[in-house]
Amino acid sequence: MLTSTEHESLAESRNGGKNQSLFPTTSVCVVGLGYIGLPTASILASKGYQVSGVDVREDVVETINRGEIHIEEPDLDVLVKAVVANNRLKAIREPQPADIFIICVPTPFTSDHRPDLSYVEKASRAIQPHVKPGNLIILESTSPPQTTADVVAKHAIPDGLTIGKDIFVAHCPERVLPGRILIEAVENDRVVGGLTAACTRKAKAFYDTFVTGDVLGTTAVSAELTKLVENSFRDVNIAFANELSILCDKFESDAWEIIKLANRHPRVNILTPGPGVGGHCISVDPWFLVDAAPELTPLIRTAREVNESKPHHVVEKVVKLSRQFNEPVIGCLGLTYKADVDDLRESPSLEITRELHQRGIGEVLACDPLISSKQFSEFPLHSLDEILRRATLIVLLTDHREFLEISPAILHEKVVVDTRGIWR
Ligand code: SAJ
Repeated sequence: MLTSTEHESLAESRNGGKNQSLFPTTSVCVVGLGYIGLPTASILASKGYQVSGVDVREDVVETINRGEIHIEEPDLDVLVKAVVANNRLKAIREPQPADIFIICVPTPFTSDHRPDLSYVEKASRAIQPHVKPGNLIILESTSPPQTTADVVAKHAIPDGLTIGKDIFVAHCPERVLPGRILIEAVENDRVVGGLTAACTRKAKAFYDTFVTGDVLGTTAVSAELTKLVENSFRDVNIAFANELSILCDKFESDAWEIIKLANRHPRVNILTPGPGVGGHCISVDPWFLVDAAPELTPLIRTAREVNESKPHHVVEKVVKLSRQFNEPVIGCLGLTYKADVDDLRESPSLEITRELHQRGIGEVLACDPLISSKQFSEFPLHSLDEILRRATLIVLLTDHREFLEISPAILHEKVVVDTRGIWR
């Protein structure tokens, strides 16, 4: 069994660094056209690959084949329109034969924080009838350790094909920041981990045709762990900032001032407190490590529990402050999980607004510049102007750039809970 270092040196030596040769007319089948799959398929199509994008949602397939998009990501609409128009990208419902298969499907977790790998298994089984000798199969979905071997290799490879000889399988986790995906998918360093050294080489050669960052070879399980470790590191550090903010509430101190002062230390870099941790990555990935080794991950688990408890802390703070009004009108600004993206998944801002509605402590008004009443009907949405006019208590939950411009004179007349520290 080769070590990660041997994998990496083999991948580098045989491949000789960046493979910026002519973009091949290789065909690629991308399974899953969400926040990662559609940008990935579009970038590959723009680099000269013939790309088929697979999605089970008929409306998504139809939208893309019209040259339009179903998600919010800067510049993606222009790119999809162009590659669909020049027939380099076509959306389909079922996989078809290709030289390279990339699986970009969701890997959520269940209510008891167990990984749900059913989408990965379903995608692996769906491509299996089309897999031929010489194909490269890549899992990009963030997954628990051993998923590439135990799920993809198990269900995607036809009988009789030998991994590393007839067929090549690797894991290459994405690490793009929503809102910068088209930039970071190309410029960020990537980790590629094969089930054998030959798989690592094959995957690295592919990513080297369009990634301008370094493509670093390792084993599949190391690539799976690297991704989970990146996001767990961030979650632990956000939990520290959130615990600090709760501590500062007790001592009626300004957490953001203390962080600013502490970060002047040359080796201290405390992150920013918020209302909790949302998104389908940071709030999910650490649980994959906890599930894989619960007895070995007390810190990662505790950080998750701190971040998951932050929304309740915010709700209790608002409830307590609302008692000063006979008829409180609470204005919640922001529903998405972070600034300037339209993603509601695991959003603490939505969770807090929902809980305030349920507590029935007064009228709750809510707005988010990126969420419209057409796409969201759980509770009524209001205009920012109406909220600033009517609310007696303002709760800043998502720091969209539009909220940065609210006049301090208006806020001065209100009771304000600024969970992001943007109005200090
Ligand atoms: N947050 C804070 N305080 C901070 C930073 C973030 O409260 O100082 C909150 C955000 O408001 C948000 C949540 O944490 O609710 C996650 O935000 P994020 O920007 O850290 O995470 P994502 O999910 O948008 O992107 C992360 C990135 N991973 C890392 O930064 C290590 C990105 O590079 C990954 O590719 C992405 O997860 C992913 O897809 O895994």
